[in-house]
Amino acid sequence: MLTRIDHIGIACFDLDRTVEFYRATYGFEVHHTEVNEEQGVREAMLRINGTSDGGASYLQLLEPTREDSAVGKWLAKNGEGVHHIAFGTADVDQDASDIRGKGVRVLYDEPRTGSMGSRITFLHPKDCHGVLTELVTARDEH
Ligand code: CMX
Ligand code: CO
Repeated sequence: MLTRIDHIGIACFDLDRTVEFYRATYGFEVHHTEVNEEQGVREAMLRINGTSDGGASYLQLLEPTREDSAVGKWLAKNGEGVHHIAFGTADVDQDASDIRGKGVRVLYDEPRTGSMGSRITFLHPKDCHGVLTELVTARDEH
């Protein structure tokens, strides 16, 4: 069951400058940074709030590490902006399987590693009315 907005993924050209914008404008601080080479991103997670299911909601700021990555290609075509939305669930395997059964393309056969040791998968944007949609189980949930 999807129980929260885990994060909103925002593509940017310069992670440090974008982090500084969110700090100076809203007061949001960096909770975590990492490089995920499989996804081709350098990222910063800004924690916005805790949620009643024990998870949290974040902004995920994403800078590509290579031009041929998902975020690199998207930035070249669209410029900066909202790249994807991620729903949180205690059981990404079950939710991905259920959603696949409804005819929506799930991009990975098995969930992969996402931010902060989470397990993630994606739904194809063309099957989701134009929204690239991620499903996340946080590390403490699996
Ligand atoms: N949101 C909405 N539509 C998108 C999109 C996005 N983020 N990315 C691509 N599309 C659309 C394109 O506009 C294009 O549409 P048209 O054919 O109408 O022009 C179509 O999808 C195909 O796009 P493409 O540029 O040819 O790109 P690919 O098919 O190679 O890749 C996708 C698209 C979704 C399969 C790829 O981006 C992907 O695998 N995404 C999942 C992984 C990811 O995004 N990782 C980065 C984030 C990591 C994290 O959150 O931790
Ligand atoms: Co994400």
